[in-house]
Amino acid sequence: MSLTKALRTSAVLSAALVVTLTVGSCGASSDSATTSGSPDAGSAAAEKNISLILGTISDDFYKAVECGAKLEAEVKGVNLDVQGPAQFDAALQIPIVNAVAAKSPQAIIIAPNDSGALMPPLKAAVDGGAKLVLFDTNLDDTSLAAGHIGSDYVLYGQQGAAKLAEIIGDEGSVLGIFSPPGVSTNDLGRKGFQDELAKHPGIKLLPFEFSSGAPGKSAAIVSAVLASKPDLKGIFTFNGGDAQGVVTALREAKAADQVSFVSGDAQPFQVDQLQQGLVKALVIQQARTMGKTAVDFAIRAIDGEQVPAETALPTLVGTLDNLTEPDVADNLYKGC
Ligand code: T6T
Repeated sequence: MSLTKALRTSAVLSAALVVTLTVGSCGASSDSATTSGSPDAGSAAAEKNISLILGTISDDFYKAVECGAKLEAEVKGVNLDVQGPAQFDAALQIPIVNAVAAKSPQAIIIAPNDSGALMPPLKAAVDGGAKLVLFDTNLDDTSLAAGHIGSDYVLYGQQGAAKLAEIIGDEGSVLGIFSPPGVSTNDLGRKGFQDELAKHPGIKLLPFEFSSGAPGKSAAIVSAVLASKPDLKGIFTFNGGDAQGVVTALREAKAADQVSFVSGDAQPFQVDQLQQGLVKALVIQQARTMGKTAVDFAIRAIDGEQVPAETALPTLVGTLDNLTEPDVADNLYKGC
């Protein structure tokens, strides 16, 4: 079954560039940029239209999730439409949800940018008949969804804290940078991070700082903290999107030798940082598996089958020492 990709750039929604990639199963390849693949006649699977809404299109974590989803959609012969906001921002994601719901997909798979703000538009989509599968971030009211799949975010935060404590010799001040409250993955990760550091009495956890990968934000945070806490020894960012700014600020303050950095995620630029010694460890998610499984859950939900309410995929710690081991190498964030 040929995989037909039709890349259609939809109208720009406010500041959000929505790029719609429609992956369809089709009998004949179609190179039209405005139609999805025409499903084989009579194929029940091919009549399934599923919309995947990423947390943002500008982050390789979601590109890896998208890859897993696309490959599974091809194997299962369902139509997959992929969208996402230019930045991780509920105000940009909500118009996309409304536009997707207007096309009445049988299922929507989404990483909601805010656990509360996305409730009304997603409830409207579900009331309109769409099945809902949540991935990565979650909603305050999970009853809307057939199920949720993500990482074990508490473990994610614990692993980041434990690795950072090990690297800095279990003493000194450390800073944690997470998304603001309301991003469920980070809320759980922050708890895991804090609880783990509570087991390390020699480490002083500074007040959390908040960023969701917006350009320049994490650099400004680190520069300000370094100015007020010159004895800073370690930094952890939950979101890979914030890692570039941390490295930039440490370089500008000539503090890269003094401050050890551990980050969540494994975007290509983060792997480069690891190989250059700019970051000492990465907490890696099984992004492709998350995308594949989310498509399977959406198909089961459409078919009226049960879907696990919660699936938490374990995260793993990548360092220069294990970067080529299959478990780590296979989970570095790559699109397809
Ligand atoms: O860490 C991922 C994701 O799990 C989190 O919910 C939001 O940030 C990322 O997309 C990375 O930027």
